[in-house]
Amino acid sequence: MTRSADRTAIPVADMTRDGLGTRPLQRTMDLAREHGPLFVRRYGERDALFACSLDLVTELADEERFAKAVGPALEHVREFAGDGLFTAYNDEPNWAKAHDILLPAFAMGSLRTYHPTMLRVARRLIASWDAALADGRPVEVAEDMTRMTLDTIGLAGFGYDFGSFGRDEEHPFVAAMVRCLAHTQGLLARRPDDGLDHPAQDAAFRADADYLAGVVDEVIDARRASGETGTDDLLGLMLQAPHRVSGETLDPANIRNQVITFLIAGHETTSGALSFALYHLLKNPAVLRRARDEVDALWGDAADPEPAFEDVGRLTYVRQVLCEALRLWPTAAVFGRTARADTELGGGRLTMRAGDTAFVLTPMLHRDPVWGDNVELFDPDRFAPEREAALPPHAFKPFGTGERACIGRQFALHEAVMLLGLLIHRYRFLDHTGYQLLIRETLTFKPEGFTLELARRTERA
Ligand code: MNH
Repeated sequence: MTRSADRTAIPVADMTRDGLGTRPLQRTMDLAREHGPLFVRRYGERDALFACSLDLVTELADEERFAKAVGPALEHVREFAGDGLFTAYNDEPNWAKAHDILLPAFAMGSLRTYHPTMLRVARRLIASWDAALADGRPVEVAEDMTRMTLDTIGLAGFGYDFGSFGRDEEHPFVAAMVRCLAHTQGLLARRPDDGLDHPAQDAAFRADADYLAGVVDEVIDARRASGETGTDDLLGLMLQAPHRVSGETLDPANIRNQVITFLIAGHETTSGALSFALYHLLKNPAVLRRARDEVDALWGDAADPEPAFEDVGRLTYVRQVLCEALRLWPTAAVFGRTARADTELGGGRLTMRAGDTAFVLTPMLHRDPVWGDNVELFDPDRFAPEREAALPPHAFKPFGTGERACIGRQFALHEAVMLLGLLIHRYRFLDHTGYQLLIRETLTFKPEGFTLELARRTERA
């Protein structure tokens, strides 16, 4: 894959014997700590080049020289998300077409229309947490955040109610999605000397992928049955909106892929981000206190605040908390960049040929020395307005880069900041297990086994 002018200058970490394990990205973070920001991770026949320093990422972010890479992981995701926006190739006409058609669903005006739905779903989570509190039960943080974010994208984007809080178990869509993502990760970790046939695993994967497609049909049928054509949410745009130039609408196969893509991309990473933010609030009382002051200044001692759309923009410190959580644990932790033409990286340290790929391991970029001496310290002041403005443009990349960066970023921030604000305003969080952070990987990061006991705040204490 990557040829180097002076190969010996680039460390090679050979993982073939030890394997990649069930936490391959955390493993790779350790490799970066050991070998520095530019290294090759070798696994059998597969070499993956990682480039994680600010300088290297600044080069890779240059859209003239590099473009999004659909690497091996995303190739596997294509098996269930096809040419949906996230996994489409840059030159696949359906990417630009869908991007143009769907962009209006993420404009400020659209966000405003999702706000009441986001609030309604936030209140479902709060009702469920109030019930747990009343019964003296702890809550499962990542599981409930996933309920919240899945119901939100379902209702706001598609007018479809997953009703996740009415279920003891996760929605089967989530279960199937997690297995598909885990399968993808498993494919990447299959040992090179391992035989090629895994018929049972592959059949189970097909069954899950078919199930996901079935949910899509249900979502689309529900819209058709409702007679509510002309709705301008995501699904409405997918089903009806003509492209501004060609006048074409999305084709049925692509619509399916987009629905799966948005149902997954629209909830999985936001859920993890919220879970990490709560974890850090739990462990950093001084930060929690400042966040409380902010929400209290906005909502006083209202028993059930009624956040206006504009209120969410006023929660600037809560937003800093979320950004700092995404700095340490960017939940979509890798993105790939492909060279558009032969080029040199790192001032001649490495020659890349057209089509060669380098992967940015975002959590290591976010620990570059540009972040100071104490990069592991959770410090939301890093994102105080004047300091954030002074950051180099490519130091913080939780949403990827360039024209293929996250389309749902503002959606995620609005949803997450509002929910965090409401939770901070309402509850005290009790670390009843002395939780030690353990991160589960299913292509994305989430805290594993993280539970909280809750108490209501009284007297704004
Ligand atoms: Mn999202 C692309 C992270 C929330 C829909 N998203 C990306 C990329 C990253 C990312 C990183 C770029 C990947 C790459 O270069 O290969 N996304 C996040 C994070 C959150 C998030 C960390 C929450 C926090 N994303 C959301 C939400 C939605 C969404 C919410 C939808 C409502 N994301 C997408 C889509 C893409 C994407 C769609 C692909 C965009 C494109 O390639 O055109």
